[in-house]
Amino acid sequence: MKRILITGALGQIGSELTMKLRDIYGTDNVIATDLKKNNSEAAENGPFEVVDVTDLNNMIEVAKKYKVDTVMHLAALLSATAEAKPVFAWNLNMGGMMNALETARELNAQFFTPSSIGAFGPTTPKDNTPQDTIMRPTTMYGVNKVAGELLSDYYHEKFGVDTRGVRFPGLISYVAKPGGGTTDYAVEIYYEAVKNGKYTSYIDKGTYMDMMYMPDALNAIIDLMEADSAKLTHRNAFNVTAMSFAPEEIAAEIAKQIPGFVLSYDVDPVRQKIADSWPNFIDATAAKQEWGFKAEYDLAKMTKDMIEKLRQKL
Ligand code: NAD
Ligand code: AKB
Repeated sequence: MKRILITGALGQIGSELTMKLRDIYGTDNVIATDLKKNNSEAAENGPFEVVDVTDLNNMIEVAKKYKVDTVMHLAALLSATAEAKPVFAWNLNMGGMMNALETARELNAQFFTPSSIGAFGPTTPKDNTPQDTIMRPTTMYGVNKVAGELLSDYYHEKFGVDTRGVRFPGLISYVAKPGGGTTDYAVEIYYEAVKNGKYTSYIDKGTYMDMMYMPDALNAIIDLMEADSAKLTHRNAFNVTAMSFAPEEIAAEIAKQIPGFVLSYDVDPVRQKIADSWPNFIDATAAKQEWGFKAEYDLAKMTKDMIEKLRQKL
């Protein structure tokens, strides 16, 4: 990776990934793109272009202008929003994916896009979910993610594009807020704990989902992209995870830092149904074996850092 174009760069992942890649590869070599500009560091402190991922010509034009050799495709609608607007989600998630892959093919560029634990469904083994297993998701988001994984494999096999991807769990971070997912409660809970000492969860007690702190997610992307291609047999997309917990467990950890923190529940049936269709915890052995994936943050370490960072921010 020397010159990188990022789509959806002002979202939860992109706003931090852009800055980290600029530190490593140089500010001018990381081109942030999104639907519109805002005043974030990623938009202000380096190259930024407006790119709508549903517009192939626009994406290719910007990629050529900067002579990029890597495309990181992040723009997408997340699970809860996609469930509310399935047709819009199909058009954005699949149209954007095809255009980003076509851009990578045209520029002969390396390609990365994140899949998700949302690619799994209710018939997938729920515990220690294997890398290669049943994938029959029951959400529009999941259908898009499975199709995206297959398309990425197709572009590698048919056109020789160096496509790579991970199945991210819920990502927890304090820079940009999450964009409409099912796992967002695990971010909101920290904001509300620091601001008000209480949180009402839309996900029910006893619901386990995989999660990861953003610094580990960024390292995973960079390590996978830098990995020796000859050692990758899976490519699209690797299971990665750092922890799995239910709402009452994250609340108990927060209460160690914020005594008296109160968790209550007002379950949202739509997001609960999505969460119930996803694994309890996935197996990341293939990522560890093929490119040395590891996560530094567990629930306790992440909770200390999140609360410290949010106290400074809020
Ligand atoms: P996000 O919702 O925070 O950001 C998405 C960005 O895409 C936004 O800045 C939005 O403005 C932009 N966008 C929307 N429509 C666009 C368009 N037509 N053209 C250009 N940009 C457009 O999402 P995120 O959390 O940063 O997720 C990025 C990717 O990672 C997605 O593919 C998502 O499915 C995947 N992922 C995220 C998580 C997570 O927990 N955040 C977990 C698993 C997978
Ligand atoms: C979501 O909840 O939609 C995302 C994801 C796990 O893909 N955070």
